[in-house]
Amino acid sequence: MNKFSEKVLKLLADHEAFLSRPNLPVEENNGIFVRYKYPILTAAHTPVIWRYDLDEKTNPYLMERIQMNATLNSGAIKWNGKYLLVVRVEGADRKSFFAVAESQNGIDNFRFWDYPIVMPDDLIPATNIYDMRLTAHEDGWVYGIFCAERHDNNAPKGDLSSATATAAICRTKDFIHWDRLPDLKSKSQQRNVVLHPEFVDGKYALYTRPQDGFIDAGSGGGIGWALVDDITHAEIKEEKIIDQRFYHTIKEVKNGEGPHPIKTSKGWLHLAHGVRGCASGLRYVLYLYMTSLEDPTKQIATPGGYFMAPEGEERIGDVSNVLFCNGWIADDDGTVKIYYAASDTRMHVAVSTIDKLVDYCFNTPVDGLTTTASVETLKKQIDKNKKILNY
Ligand code: M1P
Repeated sequence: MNKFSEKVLKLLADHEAFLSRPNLPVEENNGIFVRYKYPILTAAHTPVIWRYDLDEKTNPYLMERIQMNATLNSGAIKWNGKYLLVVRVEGADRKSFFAVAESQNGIDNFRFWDYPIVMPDDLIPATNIYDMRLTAHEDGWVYGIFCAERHDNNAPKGDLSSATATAAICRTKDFIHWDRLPDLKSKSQQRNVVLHPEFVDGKYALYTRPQDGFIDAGSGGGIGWALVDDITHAEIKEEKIIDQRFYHTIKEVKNGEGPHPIKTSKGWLHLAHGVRGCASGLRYVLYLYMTSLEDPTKQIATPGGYFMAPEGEERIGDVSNVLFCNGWIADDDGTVKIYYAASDTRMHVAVSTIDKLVDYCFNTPVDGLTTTASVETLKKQIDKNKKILNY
């Protein structure tokens, strides 16, 4: 065997050892969820056959020819007993694309399928696509709704940064072949749009996030809700805000629905991200809330503050101080695997249960919106505990 072939074999063997590394739960004492030690997907998890040209003639130095930058914001679904993530993979060229990674246990050993998803274009092709939310809808299709980004042609000459965000819709039955439906028609720009898994009043129901600009939510008051007659020509005619933003909260600047909510006996369990501004930029955290089974637009639990915030190395990455989640999987035994990205760079998993998350939602104090209210809430708990501890 020549030197080059030896190098290739070592590269493949090292990669396999890296992919096979078992993940380990990290001791947490918040009682709400358990983080895992290692990221489940990084750029280094992408297949060797994507990154290297393995032909000695054309790549004598065995260099990475197509570099990958990040693996982030993944949709998630349990499919034929396996945990599938539809991952936003970003190349060194800044373009994102979707690729499926699968694992038997949802915690480690995630492997990308050999080929990325070839997503058909809408009439006006997008420059970039990202952040797919997956919904196995009761109509029998698995839908993906994702952001399609295009340069804003109304931007002044020379402005190459202004862009538009539109919700793009696709569907599949096997995660290999994807039909692209027309992009969602909406008066405002839209990102973080999510399909509810059930029909509501015989219509498709969408969680929306109206926004004035590509970055600014502006007058879009929070997470919205809209009913759509025909998903193959989806149009928002009426939109109402179901999870409002408030001054001096974790979602003051903007918020967005994460994955579609999980149906529980106590109501729909939602995971969302909230954004606030600070001197170091925007800070993205994750929060939970619940809505009624009878009326999914009616909030029945709104725990105050964040549920998860960036910690340790999670704080560092291409867009630092960000946790973002658009995928979670509820197992039949009530375990919930939460797939979240840290700082727009890598994917992690945290594990909880439906019971714990519902308990968290109903029993975490609401945000009273002022310091005085927060101190009152704290005092009540201290008084109660002093009685219990007898001092
Ligand atoms: O960079 C943080 C996130 O910013 C956007 O989210 P939102 O629309 O709520 O601000 C998205 O671009 C998302 O991909 C990214 O993780």
